[in-house]
Amino acid sequence: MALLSLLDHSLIGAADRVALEADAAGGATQSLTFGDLEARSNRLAVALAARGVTRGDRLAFLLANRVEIIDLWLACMKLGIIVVPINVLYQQREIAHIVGDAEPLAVVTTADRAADLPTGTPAWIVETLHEEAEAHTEITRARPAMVTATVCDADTPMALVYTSGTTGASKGAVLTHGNFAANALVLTADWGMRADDRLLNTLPLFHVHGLGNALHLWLLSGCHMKLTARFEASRAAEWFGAYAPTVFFGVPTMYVRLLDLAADTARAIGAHARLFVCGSAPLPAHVLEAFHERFGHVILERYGMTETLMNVSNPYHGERRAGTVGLPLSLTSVRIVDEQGADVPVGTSGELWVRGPNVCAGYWRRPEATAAAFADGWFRTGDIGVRAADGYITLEGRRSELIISGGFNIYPREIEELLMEQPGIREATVVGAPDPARGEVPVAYVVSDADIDAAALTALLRTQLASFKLPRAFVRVEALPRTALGKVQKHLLPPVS
Ligand code: MCA
Ligand code: AMP
Repeated sequence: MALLSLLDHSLIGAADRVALEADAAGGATQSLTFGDLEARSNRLAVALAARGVTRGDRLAFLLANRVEIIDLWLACMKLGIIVVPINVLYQQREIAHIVGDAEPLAVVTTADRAADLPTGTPAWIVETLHEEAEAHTEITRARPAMVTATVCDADTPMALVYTSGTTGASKGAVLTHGNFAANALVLTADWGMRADDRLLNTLPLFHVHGLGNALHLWLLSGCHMKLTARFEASRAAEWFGAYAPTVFFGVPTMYVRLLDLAADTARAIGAHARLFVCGSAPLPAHVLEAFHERFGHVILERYGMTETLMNVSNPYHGERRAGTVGLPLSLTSVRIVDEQGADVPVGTSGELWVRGPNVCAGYWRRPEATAAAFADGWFRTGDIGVRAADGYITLEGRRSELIISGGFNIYPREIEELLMEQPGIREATVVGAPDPARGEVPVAYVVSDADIDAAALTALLRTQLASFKLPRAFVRVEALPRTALGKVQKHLLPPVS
C-alpha cells in the first residue's frame, strides 16, 4: 500500500480538522487544517513538476523546521520524488558530500544558505518555491492529474537519509514508501496514537526521529501537532504550558533539559500528558527516574536507526523498564548473534540483527556496502545488546566508534581527517567523553609540533563542521597508543582533566 493512502484518512478524510500550529516568520504562529496541507502540497506538486522534477529524481532540503518541509515531503510523496534531507547544522564540506553522492536536481533552502551549496548545484529558495506553488490558485483539495496518475508502491524510494552506518563514508539509506508505512502503522498502533492527541514536535525534520515518527504518526492518527523551529530549553515551559501536549517525542538531552523546570510546572505538564517517548541515544536510568518523580510519567524508551526506522520499544501497556529498550515492535524480528552469526543464549551479549518491513532497501549506489550490511536477509545493526529471559533488550554499546551527542551522530574519522589537514598536527584521534546533558561530547587527542591554540582551532573547524561535532577539548599527547599493527587504542588514552 502506498504511504499516501494511509495519510489520506487525515488529508482527505479529516480535511476540515485543524491539524497544525507552526512557528512562522517574525515570531508568528501559523494554523492549518489537514485540507490546507492537502491543497498546499497539491499546488507544490504542480510547481515542482513545472520546474522539471519527475519521479525518481532526488530533491534535497537544507532547512530548519517549518511548514514548507511538510509541503515538500507530501508533494514528493505524491510524485514519487526522492527526498534528501540535509542537517541544517551542516557546513559546506558536509553538505558537499551528500549533494555529490545523491545528485539532487536542486536543494530547497533559504537565501542565506544558498552559498553553502557546492558550485553548480541549484538552490531553490523556499519562499520563492512557495509563492510559485500558491500561484496555482486553481489547484485545491482535488488532486491534480499528475498526482492521481503517479503510482507508488511499497518499494518506491521515498527518501535518502544519510548515515555512516557502522563503517566508512556517509551513505544514503534508501527508505521506501513501504518502510515509512510500516513504521507509521506499527508505532501508531503500539503507542496508541489517537485523533484527539496533541503532539509537541521540537525534533528536527531532517532526521527520521522527527520525519518518520513525529510527522507520520501525526498524519496517520489525524491528531494535532505543534511544530517548533527547534528545541529550546528556555521556551519549554511556555510551549508545554500553552499547548498542553498529550504526547512528546524527544532525545535524552531534551529530557535532561526538562528536568530543570520548576516542580509545579513539571507536575502541570505531566497532568495534561499521556505519553513521553525517548530515543536516538541511551536514556540514563536516573533521568527516567527523576522524570517519573517530577512529571509523574515513566518515559517510554525505544530503539531505532536511520536504516531501519524503529525496531524495539518498551510497551505502552506493561512495564517500561529503565535502561532497556524493551521488546521488538510488532512487525520486527530481532536476533542477537555472535561473531559467526549464531544466536547467543539469553543473557549473553551479541550484535543485534533485525528484519522486517521497516528495514531499508540498502545504501544508495553502494552495492558492496549494502551486501556487507545484510546477512541472510537480516540487517546487521552494529549495536551490541543482550536479551533477558522475558525478552527485554538492553543495548550495551556499538561495534563502531560512533559518538552520539544530543541525539546527533558524530563519526570520529571525519573530525580526525580534518584535524590532520591542519598545519603542525601530525596525528589526531577523537573519542566521546561522557557529558551529563548531551550523553557524549567529542574530545580530540593530538600529536602536534607546537602547543594547541584551542580557540583558533575551534574557530577554524566551526567553518567546516556542524557545531555539535566541534571537539570540546584538545588534549596534546606525545604519541597515540597503538597496537602492533598501528591501530589507535582509544581506550588507553588519558582521561580529559
Ligand atoms: C541544535 N541546534 C540547532 C538545532 N539543534 N540548530 C538548528 N536546528 C536545530 N534543530 C544548535 C544550536 O543552535 C547550538 O548551536 C547547538 O546546536 C547546541 O544547541 P543548544 O541549545 O545548546 O542545545 P541543547 O540544549 O544541547 O540541545 C540540543 C538538542 C539537539 C536540541 C537536543 O541536539 C537536537 O535537536 N537533537 C535531536 C537530534 C535528532 O533528532 N536525532 C535523531 C537522529 P551553537 O553551538 O552554534 O550555538 S535519528 C536516530 O538517531 C534514530 C533513527 C533514532 O533512533 O531516532
Ligand atoms: P542513526 O544513525 O542516527 O540512525 O543512529 C542510530 C543509532 O542510535 C543506533 O544504531 C543506536 O546506536 C543509537 N540509538 C538509537 N536509539 C537508542 C536508544 N534508545 N538507546 C541507545 N542507543 C540508541
